[in-house]
Amino acid sequence: MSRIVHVAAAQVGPVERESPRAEVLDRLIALLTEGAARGADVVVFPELALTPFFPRWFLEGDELESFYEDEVPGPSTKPLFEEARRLGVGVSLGYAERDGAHHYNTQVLVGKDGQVVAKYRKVHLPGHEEHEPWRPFQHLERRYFERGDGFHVSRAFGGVVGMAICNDRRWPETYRVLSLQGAELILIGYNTPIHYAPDPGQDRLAGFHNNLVMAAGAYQNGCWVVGVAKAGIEGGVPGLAESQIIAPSGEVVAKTVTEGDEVIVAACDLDLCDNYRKTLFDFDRYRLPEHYGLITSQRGVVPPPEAS
Ligand code: CDT
Repeated sequence: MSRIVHVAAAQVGPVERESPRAEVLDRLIALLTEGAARGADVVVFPELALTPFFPRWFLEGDELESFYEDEVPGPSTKPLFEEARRLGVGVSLGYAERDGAHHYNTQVLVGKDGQVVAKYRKVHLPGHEEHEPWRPFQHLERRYFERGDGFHVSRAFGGVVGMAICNDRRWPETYRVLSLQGAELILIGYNTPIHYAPDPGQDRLAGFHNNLVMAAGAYQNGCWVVGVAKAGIEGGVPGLAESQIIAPSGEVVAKTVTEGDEVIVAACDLDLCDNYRKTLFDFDRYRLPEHYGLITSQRGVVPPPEAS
């Protein structure tokens, strides 16, 4: 018997700086409603879905603090989670979290019953710490967020689910650490500016790299990967769309075709994971870290060449 989870990736178009939170929430509820109408068990929203991607601006004080949520589900997100519970659908939502004096880039997973299943705080924080006026726009995640405590999985929707956020998807450890814990479905929200100021030569490859890392992560770990964009031109900055749902084979089974609010849905058979995990990627049989030569968390160092 197959274990099918119907997953909706709810891509969100630009959220402008002046957009009231309630207006954004209405858009998310419309996407949720469409996902539920199309049979979704869980609707996945992007990273920082409630706000613009504010690390692109150098901000301080109250203006900066206005982008964080103290509680999710909480007062400002209640209508979304109430509607999800009424519809009997789970939700994964990215947002900026404030926990007392601490700030995180967070994604929450809520079950069909409205209960929080898990909360993930982003581990790989890209960009820079200080204002760098030479850039056409900032990427101040390293100033605005603290790192989370690692990758964890949860039982949900009849399977084992893990979460990751945006830049995490470029690192093989993300998928491997989750799949070593048994993850069958990895939910990833992202905001990816197409322009990369430190090396603009990469700009033309933004879509290619997006698929490359998620498809490789899915295939090499025998799991489903769901990548969901905050897409389009936001605050004058073009962001990658191309939200996609990827099977354990590495094949894309659904992909968005716009740069705005759009829902894609796929029937994800979690039992397909075993096709890979019990054959080519049978970790217990073939993945023997003690044979790799370097298994510590340290990097190997090649000795410098002999001085001639
Ligand atoms: N949000 C996020 O993590 N974006 C990064 C941009 C990298 S460039 C600083 C990403 O990996 O897509």
